[in-house]
Amino acid sequence: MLPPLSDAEVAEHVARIARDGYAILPDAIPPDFRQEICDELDRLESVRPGGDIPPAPFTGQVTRRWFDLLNDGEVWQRVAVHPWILQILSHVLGEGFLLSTMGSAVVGPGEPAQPIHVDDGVYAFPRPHPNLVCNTMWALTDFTEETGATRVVPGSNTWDHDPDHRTRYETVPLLMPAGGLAFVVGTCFHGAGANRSDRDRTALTINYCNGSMRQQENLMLGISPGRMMGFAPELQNLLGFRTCKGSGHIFAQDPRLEMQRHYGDVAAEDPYLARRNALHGDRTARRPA
Ligand SMILES: O=C(O)CCC(=O)C(=O)O
Repeated sequence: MLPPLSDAEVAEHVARIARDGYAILPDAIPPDFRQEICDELDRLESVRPGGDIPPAPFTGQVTRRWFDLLNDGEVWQRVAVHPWILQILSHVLGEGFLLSTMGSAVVGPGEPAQPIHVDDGVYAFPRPHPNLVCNTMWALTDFTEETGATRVVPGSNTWDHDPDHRTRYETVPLLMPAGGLAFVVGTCFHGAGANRSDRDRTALTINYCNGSMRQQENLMLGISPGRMMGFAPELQNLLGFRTCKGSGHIFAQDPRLEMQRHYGDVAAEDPYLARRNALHGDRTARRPA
């Protein structure tokens, strides 16, 4: 169990994110938690080999990305509510922020560097604008130059334009030993580094958004209501079981009230999940294990 960050630690990281576009929190993933996540990634490799999306230039040729994770092992429910992340993001994204998408980024040996991009590009709002997105990179193995640590362009979060794919940017790697966690705000230019090592660079990308934005992954449709009703209230809040500045209501009330009436008695078990892994080959044109 992690002790909460002090107000001074939170303020320091929030200030760094505002100034540089990123900040690193070392020792944020206790070793037993990290092991649980790695075991779960091994399980995912056995049931949905190669990740949930086919190889592609932007997302990687030998990078394994699994999604829809809240329909997988219980450990993902704890990943989403990491207490230090929630402490810091309430200042970066404001009250009522949401979980936007959860994925793995297991970058295999030989993968070239990912194109430099911004994560709030999904909204295409002109800059400058308030913080809409903040990604958290979870280092489950060491992030080094050689293994392909995420590369960022410091201070690019303050620029008035999005990245241009014809420009070569001066980047720095987010160096951190396994167990570290890095925040990258949605306006900061960044991309995965090239993996020149002979081993995987294993990471998670757990991405949150301002509560007025649409979530990048359709979490509210992808997870059955009965299953969501069994999640901890803190996680339900991050999925949208709360209003933000008047958005997200049901009957102009906190949506939890009606969700409880509507789905309170629905079985937590979702029968579809038994078929879900069997459809992996159809989704990705890869053969199931
Ligand atoms: O894997 C990384 O280091 C960065 C991932 C990323 O930026 C992305 O997938 O959009």
